[in-house]
Amino acid sequence: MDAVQAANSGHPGMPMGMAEIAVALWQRHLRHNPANPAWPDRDRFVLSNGHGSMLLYSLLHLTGYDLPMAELRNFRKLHSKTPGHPEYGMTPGVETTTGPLGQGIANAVGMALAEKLLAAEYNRPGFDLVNHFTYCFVGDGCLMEGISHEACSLAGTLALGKLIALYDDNGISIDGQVAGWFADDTPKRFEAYGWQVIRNVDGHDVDAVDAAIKKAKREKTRPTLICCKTVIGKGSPKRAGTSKAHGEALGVDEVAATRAAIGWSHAPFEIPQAVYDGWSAKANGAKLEKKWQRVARAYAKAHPAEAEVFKRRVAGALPAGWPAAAAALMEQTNAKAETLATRKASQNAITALAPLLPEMVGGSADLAGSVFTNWPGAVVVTPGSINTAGGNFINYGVREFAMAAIGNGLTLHGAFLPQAGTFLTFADYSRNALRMAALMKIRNIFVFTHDSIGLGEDGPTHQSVEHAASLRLIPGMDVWRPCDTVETAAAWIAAVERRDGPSCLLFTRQNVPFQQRDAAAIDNIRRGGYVLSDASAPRAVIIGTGSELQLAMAAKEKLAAEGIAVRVVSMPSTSLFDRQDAAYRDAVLPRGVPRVSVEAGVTEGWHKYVGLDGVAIGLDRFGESAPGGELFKYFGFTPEKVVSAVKSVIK
Ligand SMILES: Cc1ncc(C[n+]2csc(CCOP(=O)(O)OP(=O)(O)O)c2C)c(N)n1
Ligand SMILES: [Mg+2]
Repeated sequence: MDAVQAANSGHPGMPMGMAEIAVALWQRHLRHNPANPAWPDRDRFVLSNGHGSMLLYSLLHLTGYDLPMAELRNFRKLHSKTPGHPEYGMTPGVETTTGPLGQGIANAVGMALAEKLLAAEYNRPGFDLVNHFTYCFVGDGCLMEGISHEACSLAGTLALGKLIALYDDNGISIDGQVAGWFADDTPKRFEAYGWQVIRNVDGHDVDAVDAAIKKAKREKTRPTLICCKTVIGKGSPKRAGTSKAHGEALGVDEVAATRAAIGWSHAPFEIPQAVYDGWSAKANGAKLEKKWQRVARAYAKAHPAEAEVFKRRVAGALPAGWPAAAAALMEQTNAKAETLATRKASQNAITALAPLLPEMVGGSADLAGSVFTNWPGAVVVTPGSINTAGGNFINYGVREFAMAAIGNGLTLHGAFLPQAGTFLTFADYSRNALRMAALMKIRNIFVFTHDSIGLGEDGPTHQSVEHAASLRLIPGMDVWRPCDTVETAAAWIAAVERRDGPSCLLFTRQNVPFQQRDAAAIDNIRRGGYVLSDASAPRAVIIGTGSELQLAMAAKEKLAAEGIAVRVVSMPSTSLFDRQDAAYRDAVLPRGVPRVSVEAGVTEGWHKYVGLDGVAIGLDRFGESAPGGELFKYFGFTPEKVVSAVKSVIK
């Protein structure tokens, strides 16, 4: 309450209401080492109700993480390590960014899934190399959010027995008492998912919560929800139990009254040494990790090959053979010169790369046979085999949002490279998890197929028009829309190699022709935009992406026949192109040469490249239900249209 008061901003209610739950978990159960927040076998802790960030910061500070009191004093201040909501990468010990309610529990499901898969793959008789719990705090808000249904339903089905969620059942959210808008029987709901539910725990009784956690840990196959009855803002005489406690500072008088009521006489930010001594997890954490290190060393002696791959995966490094494999894929794909749908080219790339990448976990939202994120070596994870055979492909079911957020959890856990697919139009369903991946700067590969009107008969509900443009708006998101098999392979390689952010790979349903390129052009694909086909003294540049690149090429030929020389630039990834230096960008798009772009989607964003005097050919309306080829003609995606646009800009 003091930090929130000092910031005059924040959420005191949840930290005060979940304090005893935190005492039970963090003092009696959580296995972690404050000196090494990256210890691979630590228990994971996710604060899904991220507005209670001050609780997490207090716990990290008290148990001995590198988070000094000065940072707590600076809560919510610019460049502090204590931002308003927990942010991954900013604060040691914060396992994921939370705040968008419901996503934390989905991340936790991903972490618990990661633990299961890794344990199945690496543990050997006598060696529990991977053996940890994933704990998650959730509030009413998280459980109201639809994503909690998606994620928890799957967690129950997949029998993630080492996932333990503690529910802050305080009956309050921002608008008041939740009874008016959240009257589900939550225990029954989670039992229906196949969870163990521990009901009616007094969340202010440390021993009761402790006993519930013990019971949860004994359960081997079902995830556990511990329903803790709590009072929001407990301790505050006037605010306790009210929505007023949720999201505003208590005020100087109420802070004083709370101090008196709970008998805490110390000044703000003053913690007696005895309290620090009682809370410190440093000695025990060091002991726990040391013990694990001994296991890891013995494991490395007994199973050196496995140990080496495990170490590499945990470090997030690519295998030694990667550069050669990537080069071979590019070479072979180019040599084959196939006309293919890029979704199929994508599967070919996955098939070539996956054997090298045991960290790859594929998946689809009930569309594996359409999005082709599976490959011959993919092993579907099933409830029956998760503890033994493990696997590397998740049938997420029709749960796009959870799929993306669970993938984030897999990455955050470490040792995994998630990739999963659905139709591009349903990217919207998962959107905030894509944004969180970008915000956290974590690798996650989102495969989106059926990327335009080209999908045809399913019609406008399924035809993306604004999606490529809107995904490009997410800072740090690399969006790829390859035009053929070779660009598809390059996109996959870039997405796998990218360590500091997610990638969206947009693929066609329909066939696209192979494009001939020289070695320099092939090498330049990774720059996001490059000269695919040049002419001497070009009078215009045509920029194309994906399935429309072929229109640019056809137009170039027609124009050449009329004596008009143009250059074709392929721009599979605008963000990659934007990151190139000015000299490269100017070389590809020379100043003073007029430009035309062509993409079967909204024109938004393209004037950045064609300028105000250029022409952006696109589709600024929804599509129609008809065969894809017909729609391209109907909406003017033809070489003739590109030709006339070029003529209009060179005059
Ligand atoms: C997806 C999303 N929607 C809305 C919000 C804004 N918001 C933050 S906390 C909250 C209410 C949460 O209620 P509860 O989880 O019960 O928290 P409590 O007040 O009990 O701490 C809302 C609506 C958000 N953070 N995320
Ligand atoms: Mg609540």
